[in-house]
Amino acid sequence: MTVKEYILDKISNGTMHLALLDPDKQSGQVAGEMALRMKAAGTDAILIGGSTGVNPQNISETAIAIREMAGLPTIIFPGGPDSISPDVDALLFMSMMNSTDLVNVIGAQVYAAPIIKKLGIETIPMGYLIIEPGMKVGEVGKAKLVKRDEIDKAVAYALACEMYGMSLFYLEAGSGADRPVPVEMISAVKRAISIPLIVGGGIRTPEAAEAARLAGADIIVTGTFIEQCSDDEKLRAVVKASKGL
Ligand code: 1GP
Repeated sequence: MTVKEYILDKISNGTMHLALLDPDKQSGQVAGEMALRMKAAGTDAILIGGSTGVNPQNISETAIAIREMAGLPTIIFPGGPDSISPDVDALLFMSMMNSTDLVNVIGAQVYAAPIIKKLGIETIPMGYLIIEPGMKVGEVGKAKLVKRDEIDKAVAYALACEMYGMSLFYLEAGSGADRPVPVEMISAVKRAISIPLIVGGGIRTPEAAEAARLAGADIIVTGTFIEQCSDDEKLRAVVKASKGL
């Protein structure tokens, strides 16, 4: 089964939860231990990525440890063209649709495509849209942020992404955002498209996760909360609320 098939199968039964681990922030061993805790909490797969300091070595170390220790699927969430490793199960082949820098829209992808092909990594095409506050990824990605009340604009981007034939659409408020993507935007985008909708950025409570799920998120991503939370019960509560369990 491909990772894309795994995702489609999971979301046919409800919302999925993905845990984001930044390979620049801890050793492979620690990432493996975190993934094991996330697996116990009910998470469905691990995204590996970060905006800075990510390279093939730390991705490989992280992915191998996660596979060996937790056995969860690993998916690269690229921060740039160096975010490639043959040791993962798949890679989100994504375009930051509202970047003002063509490198992030298509340039890095053109650079990376022959390397990915040679390594034989499964790619899942995804449109990525940065909503305010956008945080580091909005800054590094030179995004022209979509404002929180620009619902029609977010819908138009989502439709364009679907018409391009992408498999997933990601509404991103930015890692560590003080406010997640507004529920009105999630529900409007969900109504407009039929491809799976990912929502992330600033989700760190069961209430926020539940709100995103009820608004229509097919996949909920949490990163900062996982890095900071040492309480397994709280981890479980956020994952359960994401998945509606
Ligand atoms: C960032 O959407 C993800 O790309 C996760 O954000 O770190 O705020 O959970 P947080």
